[in-house]
Amino acid sequence: MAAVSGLIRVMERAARKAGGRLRRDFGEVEHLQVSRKGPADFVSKADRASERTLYDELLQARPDWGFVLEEGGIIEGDPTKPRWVIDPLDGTSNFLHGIPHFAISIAAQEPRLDGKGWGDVIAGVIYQPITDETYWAEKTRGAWLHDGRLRVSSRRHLDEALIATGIPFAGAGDPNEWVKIYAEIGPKVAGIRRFGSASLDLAWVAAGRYDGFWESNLQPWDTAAGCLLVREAGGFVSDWRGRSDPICDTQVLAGNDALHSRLHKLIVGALKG
Ligand code: 2AM
Ligand code: CA
Repeated sequence: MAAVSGLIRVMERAARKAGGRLRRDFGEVEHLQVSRKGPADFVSKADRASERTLYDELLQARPDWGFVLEEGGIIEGDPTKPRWVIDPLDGTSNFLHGIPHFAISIAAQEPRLDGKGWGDVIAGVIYQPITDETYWAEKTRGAWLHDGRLRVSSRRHLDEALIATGIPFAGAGDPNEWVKIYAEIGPKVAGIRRFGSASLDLAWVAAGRYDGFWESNLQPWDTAAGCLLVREAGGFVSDWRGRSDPICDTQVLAGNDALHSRLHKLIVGALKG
C-alpha cells in the first residue's frame, strides 16, 4: 500500500479540480463539432482555465515555488525551492475532436545542489479526467496507479512488443527522421500505436501496457512527470544518444531494460545511413 505524501496529495487535489472542469468542458465540445467556427476557441479557453486552476491551487499550497507552464511560460519562484512543470491539457487535438484521451501532467522539479539550474524531478502526477485515473510517482518511492504499484512490462522480445510513438504533425518535428526510425522498428514489433498524448504514453509504459515509446520534439511539460513514472516503475528513459536527463523532452525513448536497449540500437542504426 502506498503511503501518499503531502506533496502528492497537493498535486492530486489540483489535478482533480482542474480535471473536473475539463471533463465538463469535454462534454460541451461534442455539441460544438458541427458549428461553423468549430470548437477551437472553446478548447483553448478550456486549456487556459485548466492551467489557471492548477496555478491557483498549487500557488496556495506552495507559495514560493515557481512554475513552467505550457500556456503561461516561466514564472520564477524562490530559486532554492522546487518548481512546477505543468501541462494543463495534454492531448489537445484529441480533446478538440471529441476523442476521450487526454490528461493533466504535473511535475515537481528540484533545483540542482550547486544552484546551477534545475535537477531531478521529485514527484509527478498524470491525471486522466475521463477515466478518473491518477498515475503518480515520487523519486525513490515507486510509481503508482492509485494504490497499486506500477512495473514496466517484462516482455523482452521485439516481436511481442506493443510500442507507442508520436508522429510529427503540423510542421512540428522531422517527418523524415520519424520515417527512418519507423522503417527499422515497425516491421519488427507486434504493433505501433499513436494516441496523441505523450504524458499518457509514458504513464502507460510505466503501467506495462505499452512495452516502449519513442517521440522527438516534445516539451518539458509533456515528459517531466511521465519520465519519472517510467523510471520509478523500473524502466529506462533516454535520448537517441543514450543520455538520461531528468527531463527527456527533445528525444524520448522509454522501455524496460531489454527493449530500451534493443530499440536504442535500432534508432542508432536507422539514423546512421
Ligand atoms: P499538447 O496536447 O499538450 O499540445 C504528442 O505528439 C504530443 O504533441 C502531445 O503530448 C501533444 O501535447 C502535442 N501535440 C500538439 N499538437 C498535436 C497534434 N496535432 N497531434 C498530436 N499531438 C500534438
Ligand atoms: Ca502536451
